[in-house]
Amino acid sequence: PVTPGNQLPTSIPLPVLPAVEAAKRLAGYAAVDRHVGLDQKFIGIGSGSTVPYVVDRIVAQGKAANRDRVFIPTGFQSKELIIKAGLTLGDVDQYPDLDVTIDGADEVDDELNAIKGGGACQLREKVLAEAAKVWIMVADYRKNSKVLGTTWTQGIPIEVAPFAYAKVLTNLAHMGSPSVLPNGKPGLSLRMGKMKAGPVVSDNGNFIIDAPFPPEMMENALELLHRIKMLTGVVEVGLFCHMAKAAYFGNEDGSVSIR
Ligand code: ABF
Repeated sequence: PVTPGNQLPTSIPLPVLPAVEAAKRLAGYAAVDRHVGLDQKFIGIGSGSTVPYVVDRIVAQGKAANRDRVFIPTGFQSKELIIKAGLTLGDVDQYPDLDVTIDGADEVDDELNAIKGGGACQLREKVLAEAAKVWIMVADYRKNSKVLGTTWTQGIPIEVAPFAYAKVLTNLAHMGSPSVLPNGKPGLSLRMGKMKAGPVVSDNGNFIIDAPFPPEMMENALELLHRIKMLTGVVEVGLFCHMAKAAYFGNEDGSVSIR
């Protein structure tokens, strides 16, 4: 269903979008309205298809509001987004302390634990999440979940040093990550690029492993995160536990759920 006007608090008429896109826009706009004000000068911008709505809403605050702000990206895509929007680009080297970072997510549970890294940006995303006084997630209703791994079934994205990938795969298998999912789809695997010509390479020159785990292990996300992080060769794990101040989910009916 499509809600005419998408029930957004705006004086400008907005294009009506398909339900999922409208939900992303709702989440992105609501998060900016609540968490990006005059006091927020150093702002982290995350990755994915929801974040462009965050940038739209920030731009709509006007040139005066954005004159003294600096925007720090989590990857190539968000860097392009910031530049194209005419906002001031910064680097976390220069600005290691941010006021707020807003980012997407692949799945978020009841306790605000999240799977992230479907776009292979989880290392930089986690750095900018930690760098921010306030870290906020924005997503459409499909990402709102009780237990991680319910809707995002392809596994936890894990960034690994290329030299170590085969050993990390073996160790993850020993930990209980299955090579085939109960539905017959592939499980634990090195993420390959389009055409399967070679592995996906992150913005940091590393490989990505996707490691699913059974629900009883996903339920204790923090323990799983610590165990995976201890494997030699793992650079960062796409499990974000107890980091967010809030998550905004756009819903199909035009409402926003805030957790
Ligand atoms: C990033 O973009 C990721 O960590 C996550 O993989 C993805 C979410 O994308 P979308 O907003 O397109 O659902 O934030």
